[in-house]
Amino acid sequence: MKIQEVKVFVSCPGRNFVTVKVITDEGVYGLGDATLNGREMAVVAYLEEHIIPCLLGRDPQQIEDIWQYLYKGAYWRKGPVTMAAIGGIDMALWDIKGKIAGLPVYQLLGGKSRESVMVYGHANGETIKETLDNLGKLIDQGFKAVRLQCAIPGLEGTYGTLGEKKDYYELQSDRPLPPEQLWSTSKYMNFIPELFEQARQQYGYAVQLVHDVHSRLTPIEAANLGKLLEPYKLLFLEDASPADNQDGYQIIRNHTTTPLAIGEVFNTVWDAKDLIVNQAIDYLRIASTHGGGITPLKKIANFADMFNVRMAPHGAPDLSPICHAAHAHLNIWAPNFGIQEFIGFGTEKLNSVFSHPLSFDNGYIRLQDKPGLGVEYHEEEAAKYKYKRSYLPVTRLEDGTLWFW
Ligand code: EZ4
Ligand code: CO
Repeated sequence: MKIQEVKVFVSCPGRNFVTVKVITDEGVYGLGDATLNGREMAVVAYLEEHIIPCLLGRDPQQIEDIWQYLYKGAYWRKGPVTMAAIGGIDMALWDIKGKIAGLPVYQLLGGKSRESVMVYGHANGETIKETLDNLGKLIDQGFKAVRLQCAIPGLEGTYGTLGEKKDYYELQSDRPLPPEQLWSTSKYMNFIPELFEQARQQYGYAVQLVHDVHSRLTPIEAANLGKLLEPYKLLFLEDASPADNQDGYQIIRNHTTTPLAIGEVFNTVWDAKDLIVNQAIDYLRIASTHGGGITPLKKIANFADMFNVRMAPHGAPDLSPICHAAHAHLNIWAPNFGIQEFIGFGTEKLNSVFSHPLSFDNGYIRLQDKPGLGVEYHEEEAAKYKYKRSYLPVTRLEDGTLWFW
């Protein structure tokens, strides 16, 4: 069997997605997600100009060798553009292998460790009341875990809230230049414990709660927040601080028992090696797309398991349904699976482009048994939705200093 052709599609059914299709000389094909939010076309160029010519004629069944060839063989290892491009190809190769074997990908990974995948949803709001009303709606839908984000009084357009357009920023696709938002650490720190205080008063402790700091605190500030939130028993605090310096997490860890999660911007195990070995985190959020595919994710999961770190893959809607399906297969298999972020199956438009094998059932995702990843990509539908340049927002402090968004 040989790789005959590799196609790269960019479609915007609500937001931009980069989809890879690896086609073999025997008619079997595989699909992968190579979407990098706000930098989509860089990945397309990397694939078309630098990867695809090297793949033609190779045996698609040699997944490990192809992965090593694209990673080590490029000399320029790592980085989000490179790893998203490799991730798209790698997923497509696992899809092909599953189709050849007539087995779902989780069977190729080692089989099921569980029957379904526990998820957490998102409750956002402009006020505590609105956020908690949305929490109540998710509990009614069966969610066992929910992430709470709320606008900070005195700041406009805070991360995780609805902004002026009143819809979730992830689903917007018309920001041809990056919008700017303001941040104040002190306003945030003085407000956020009250959100969780009221959540626990109103809904008790049966529902698991999560909060995403989106990397806006220094380690000692994050340590303080972790301490303030301890009474509310979070499942985890996400991206409490950037971990470009992995040692910084020791500061947070030394001060608080609030569990910590990080990793949605990680690209390789090297971004997390010290965090894992030092047991400085509890959940690793690296995504299959941005971490170079299923091949490295399996290794990272096994490595993390040795240090009591559980997998909680990024599940934002800027990952395509192909990545969400890849995560479902990994999550069903991984002995150290923790929880999956999940904010719904998207719009009719999105579902006209991708069909997937996932369904939501009372707080869990179920995965239908289909060979490979189980996703279909409808090329004619996809072609209706042209790429639109769109950026994530940028954050500044109130004095104008550029900050982490
Ligand atoms: O900001 O996916 O946990 N989820 C997140 C996301 C990220 C975006 C970045 O592209 O923090 O909403
Ligand atoms: Co996040």
